[in-house]
Amino acid sequence: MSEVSINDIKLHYVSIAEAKQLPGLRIVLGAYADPGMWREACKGICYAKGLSYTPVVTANAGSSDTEFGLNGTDRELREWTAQSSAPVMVWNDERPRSTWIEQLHLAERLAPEPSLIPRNLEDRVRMFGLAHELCGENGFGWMGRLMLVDMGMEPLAKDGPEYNFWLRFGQKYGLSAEAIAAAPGRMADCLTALDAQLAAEQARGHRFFFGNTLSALDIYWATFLGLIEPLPEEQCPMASFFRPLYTNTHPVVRGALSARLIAHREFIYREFLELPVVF
Ligand SMILES: N[C@@H](CCC(=O)N[C@@H](CS)C(=O)NCC(=O)O)C(=O)O
Repeated sequence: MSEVSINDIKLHYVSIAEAKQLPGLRIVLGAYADPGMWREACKGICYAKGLSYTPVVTANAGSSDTEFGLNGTDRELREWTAQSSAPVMVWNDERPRSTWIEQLHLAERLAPEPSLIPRNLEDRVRMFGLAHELCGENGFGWMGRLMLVDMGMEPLAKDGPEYNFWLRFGQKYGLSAEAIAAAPGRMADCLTALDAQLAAEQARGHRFFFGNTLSALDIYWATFLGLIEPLPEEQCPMASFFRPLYTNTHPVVRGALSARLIAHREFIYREFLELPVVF
């Protein structure tokens, strides 16, 4: 495949100023050809529910603010959503939802079927616990992102503009030598717990993390695995620059990634998510 740039996008995005004038569901995604896990998870939840929305960019194309993606200087995004990360879901004039858990609850309300939250309390408690380990602060995605930032910075000369971009981005999410040292173990713990959950269900003849019904955790797993092992190029035409960064080769992380968990992603994408991934 040919070189893909971060700006090779296909979805039809509107600006924040335009989005503010529109009713219904708008999702600030950023308009970058990289499979940011929280963005892909949010898109996947909507896709599985058949929930349509207007994709929104974070800053004007060509602005220096957007050269390496979101970088904390997005004034319009801060003004609209009181924070500077993506995705953000905005439904009519309700408060913006900028975390995965609020986004899931909003999506459930707007499109109750198929429900992605288990009805049984024990399963629900377990699903949100595992989803938090995967998507929440200091979880798998969070720590994996710190490792990605560390990898991105490694070959760069200190204090150059790219180095400083990664540094600022990483510091926003707690980058430190201690966090980098802890990251592989925390990620491996999460993988081990997910694998045990899936193995237990499969032993009972079930196909999903919870019984025989798709849940949000299946979608979170399918999309967050892309942080350490991207989908093949034909399924995920991501920016070429990012592919090596989204490939985590740390032996502790790899050692905890089972064939069962990889096969589960394939199953979930094949049956429930959009392929190829569209940015
Ligand atoms: N806020 C989300 C996580 C989303 C998130 O952290 N997005 C990152 C992408 S990796 C982002 O947009 N960062 C932009 C920035 O920090 O400038 C949540 O907690 O569920």
